[in-house]
Amino acid sequence: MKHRSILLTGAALMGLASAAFAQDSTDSMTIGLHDWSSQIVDSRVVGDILESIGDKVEYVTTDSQAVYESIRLGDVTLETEVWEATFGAAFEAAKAKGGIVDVGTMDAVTREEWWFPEWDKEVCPGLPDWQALNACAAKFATPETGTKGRYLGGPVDWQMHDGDRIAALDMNFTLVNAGSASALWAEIAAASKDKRPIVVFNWTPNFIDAVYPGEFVEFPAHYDGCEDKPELGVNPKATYDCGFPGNGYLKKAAWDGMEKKWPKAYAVLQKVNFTNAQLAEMAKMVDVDGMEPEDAAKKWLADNEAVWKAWTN
Ligand code: TMO
Repeated sequence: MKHRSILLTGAALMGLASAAFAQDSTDSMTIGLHDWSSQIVDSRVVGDILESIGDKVEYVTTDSQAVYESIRLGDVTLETEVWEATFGAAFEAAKAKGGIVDVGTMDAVTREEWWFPEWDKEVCPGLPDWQALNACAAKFATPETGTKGRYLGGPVDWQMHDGDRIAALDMNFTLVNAGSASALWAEIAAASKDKRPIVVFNWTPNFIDAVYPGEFVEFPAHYDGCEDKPELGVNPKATYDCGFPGNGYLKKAAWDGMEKKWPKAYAVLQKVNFTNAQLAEMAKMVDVDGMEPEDAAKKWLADNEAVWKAWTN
């Protein structure tokens, strides 16, 4: 064996050494946390996995749109949940500037949209069609919205453009933004007591389906140019005259220096892949069972060892 290694040239030895023994930097990686539960839990899951291979991780709570600029600049190392409907544009814009890479699409298929609980159909049988919803707007009126229906949208930092959509489709609704995701769940829980009609922002994968049956409102289908070509779509004078894309992607993103600085961690991140059921379960542990995200992540890792250990090989 000794003789063999002597036959290797210096250059070949160095090549072998860097391929086999490339080490991750001892600097901490930074993972951005946002304001919905699956993202906070799976970020902790990924962080714990990276610590299990000997890396250092820290967390920073960041704006879910601005994070793509932070990643591009290397201030945040990675993002576990790039949702197509809400964050696809910010991600693509950052990618075009350079500094951020697409680390792959997960199995999870996503949708983010106006949503109603099944009991709404008693007062508005034409649902889930958006024109039927609009014709029923008065049923969703509150003192806050007068004669218009109340639509409870997500927190403003998700930048959903619901106000633009309401205007483009000339809807009899007023947008009210929830202060947090939990305000959305509190609204559904309160309305469920007397089957009060509500329409709120929701998304899948999420825990909600398991607790409150409901459906997404069907708007005019999303099309290329809905956000920037007013002449297209049902309203030739307005952008945002469409619903969010259905069957949206869920991607991972990273600073483009990550692969070089933390090669092992990057190889793990490439393999990280969650399903709809796994993400719904993570959200449920926090939003229904009341667990802290850190504890939910530890439980998920304990319950799914075979899944994540395969990502570290
Ligand atoms: C922004 N979100 C993924 C919760 O829809």
